Amino acid sequence: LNKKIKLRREETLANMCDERARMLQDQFNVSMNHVHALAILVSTFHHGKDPSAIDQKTFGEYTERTDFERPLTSGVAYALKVLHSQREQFEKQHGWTIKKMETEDQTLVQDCIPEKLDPAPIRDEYAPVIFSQETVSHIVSIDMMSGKEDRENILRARASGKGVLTSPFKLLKSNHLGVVLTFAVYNAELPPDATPELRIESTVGYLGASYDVPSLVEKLLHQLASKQTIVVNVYDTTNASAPILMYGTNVTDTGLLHISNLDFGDPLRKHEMHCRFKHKP
Ligand code: WA2
Repeated sequence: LNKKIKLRREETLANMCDERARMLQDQFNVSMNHVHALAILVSTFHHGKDPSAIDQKTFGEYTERTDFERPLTSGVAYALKVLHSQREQFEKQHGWTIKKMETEDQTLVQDCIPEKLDPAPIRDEYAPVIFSQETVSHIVSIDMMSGKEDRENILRARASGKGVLTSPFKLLKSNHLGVVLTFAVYNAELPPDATPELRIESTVGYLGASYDVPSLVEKLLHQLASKQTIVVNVYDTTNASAPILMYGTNVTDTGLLHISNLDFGDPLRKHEMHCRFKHKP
């Protein structure tokens, strides 16, 4: 009988964990598709029209009104690919200088005090944010290639043509770990088998969404009346020997554990949901 009860308990935990993992994965997938559609919107109405049919006001209104389509995101933004030879003309046209994300004093960057941000040092190319949803307006004018995680994402997104995810890192103006999803925008419709070289050359910009993981997973789990039953943790397990805790508090509990796999659509990243019962039997 004891064995039977134990088995039942394991099964219950597995079912609850799998259900939550599937919900999180599905919501992420839904929002990823809408971020992809936004990249196509910018391609069609900003780069595909002369004059452009999108400005900051249009982008801000449209992304705010369609926010419900992108569960778990805290905001979307569009960064333009600017070569060094185009920088002066670009800055003159926009009336501001391209800013650098990292400064000597990291606290200033975290707070995103615009006057405190330094101009971006000379580089071959930049990715300044030109349009943003109101919720992430603090990243406008910042060169996204000057941040390690954002830069890696931009390079991988444009060479692959796929939506790509960063490792968890501390987002600007947020006290939590988050991830950024990036889609490249191209100046022409490319065949699915286009080479990375052709893709890089055809790139005109980068549409990105930020995910404040702790607050958004919390919101999702809150919808299920399970918080008093199980404890949930979400990890980035890309580096299997050094998992990064993205949601939940560190656990020392060695009781019954169930691990559900999470697929966020980027084959380079691995994620897992770990579930435990709150109370011992
Ligand atoms: N968005 C919001 N907060 C951030 C951030 C970011 N990146 N990086 C650090 N904190 C415009 O991939 C292009 C968004 C980057 C897209």
